[in-house]
Amino acid sequence: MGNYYQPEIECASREQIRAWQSERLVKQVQNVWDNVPYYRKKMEEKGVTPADIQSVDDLYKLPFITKDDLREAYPYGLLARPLSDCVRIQSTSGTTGRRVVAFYTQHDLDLWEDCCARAIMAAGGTKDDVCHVCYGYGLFTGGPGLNGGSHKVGCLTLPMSSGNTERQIQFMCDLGSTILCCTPSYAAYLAESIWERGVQDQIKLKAGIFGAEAWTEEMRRGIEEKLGIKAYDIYGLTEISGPGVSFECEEQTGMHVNEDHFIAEVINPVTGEVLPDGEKGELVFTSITKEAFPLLRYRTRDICILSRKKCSCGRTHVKMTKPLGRSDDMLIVKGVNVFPSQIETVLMNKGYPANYQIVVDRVNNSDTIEVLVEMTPEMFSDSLSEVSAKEKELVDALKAMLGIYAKVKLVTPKSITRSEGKAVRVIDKRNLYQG
Ligand code: DLL
Repeated sequence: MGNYYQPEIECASREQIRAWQSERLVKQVQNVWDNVPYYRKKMEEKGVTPADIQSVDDLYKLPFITKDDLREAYPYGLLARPLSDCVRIQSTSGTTGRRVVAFYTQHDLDLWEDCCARAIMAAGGTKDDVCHVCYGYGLFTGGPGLNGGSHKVGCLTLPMSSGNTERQIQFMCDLGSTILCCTPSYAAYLAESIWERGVQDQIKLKAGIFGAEAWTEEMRRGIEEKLGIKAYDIYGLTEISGPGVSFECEEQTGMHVNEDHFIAEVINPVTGEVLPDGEKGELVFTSITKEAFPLLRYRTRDICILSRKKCSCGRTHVKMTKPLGRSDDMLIVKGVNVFPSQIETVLMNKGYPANYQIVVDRVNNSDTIEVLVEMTPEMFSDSLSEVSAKEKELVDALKAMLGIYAKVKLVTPKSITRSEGKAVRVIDKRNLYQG
C-alpha cells in the first residue's frame, strides 16, 4: 500500500521526461533487437539498427507494429523474455479474428498496477476508500488492472466482476462502496437500476473510473447526476498493458499518458507521418519499460489528439483526448465517415438514454443505416403520431450531424440488450455479404 501520486514523476519537467524516455527507448530497442527475431527482421527490412536510435527524436525511424503483426507472431513470436520469466497472460476483448495475447513478468504487472493506482489517486482515491470493481475479471484486463491498482492504493477492494446487478447494488449499499470501476455503459445501467429500486440515498459513491469503450460528455453528465459522483475516464489496451495507460485528473479535460512508461505519438493513419500536437490522428504507443511484451510504435487504431498545454492539476504528462473513434471501426456509410459517438451525442442532446443500436446494411447496392433508440419510460405512453414526430426530429438532427439520412426507430424501454462489459453498439450486416 502506498502513495501512488508521484509528483516527482507525474509533474516532472518536459526536459526530464524526454531524458527518461530517450534513455529507456535506447535500451528497449537494443533489447528487442537482441531478443525478438521478429522485431529484428522488421527493423532490418526498414534498414534500421539500434545505432540509429539515440533519443526520442529518432523514434520515427522505427517500423510500426500492427494488430496483424501480433496475429502473425501469435502466440509467442513477440516475447522478449523466456516464458519461464512470465507470470501472467491477458487477452483482448475482441470478438472477431484471432485473439491477441499479452505476457507479463512480475515487473510488468507491478508497473501496470502502479499506473492503475495513479489513476485511482487522480480520482481522489485513498486507503480509506471502498473500491468496487465490476469490470470483468479473467482474460480481460479491466478487472485485474483496477483490482491491482486498488490494492496498491490500499483501498478496501471489492472484486465484484461484471454481472448480477442485483448483488452489485446490494453490496454497494451494504458495504458503502465509494469508488466505482466499470464500463460507462454498465455505470449508466447501474445508475438506472439504482433509481428504479429507489435506493439512491443509500449509495455512498463519490467517484467513478470508467473506460474500455467510447462514451460522450453527455453520458458523463448523465452518470454524474444520477449517481452524485465525479466520473473519470481511463484508457488502455491489452497490447500496451491494460487500463491505466492514461487517465483523467480532476480537470476532466483529457487523459494524462503515463509517459515514464509509454511514449505516445499521433500519426496520419494513411501516410504514417507523425503529426504535431493538436492534430487529430491515430494514436501510437511505444512501451519503454515493459519486459515480456514490449511493443514499439504500436498502432492502436484509436483516433485522438495530444495536448501538452499546462494542466491545472500540475501533472506535466501529455494529455490525450478520449478516443474520437477508431480508424478501423469507423463506419463508412454511403461514402461518409460515421462515428457511433456522433450518433450518441445527438441522442443524448435530445434527452434519450444511452441505449441504442446502429444497424448498417446494404439494400440494392446502397448502404442503409438505422438507429434503434429506446424511448424513455415517459415517452412510452405517447400516441403513435407523437412517436413518429419524435422519430422525425431525430432523423433531422442526425442528418445535420452526419450529413446523411439515417432511419430512426424508437423501441420500447429495455428492449435493447444491456451489456455488462463493453456495449455492442454497431451491427454491420454488410460484413455478412463479403466472401
Ligand atoms: O479495454 C482496457 C481497459 C479496461 C481500459 C478497463 C479501460 C478500462 P482492450 O480490451 O484491449 O483493453 O481494448 C482496448 O478499447 O484500443 C480503445 O479502442 C478502447 N478503449 C479503452 N479505453 C477507452 C476509453 C481495454 N476510455 C480498446 N474510451 C482501445 C474509449 C476506450 N475507448
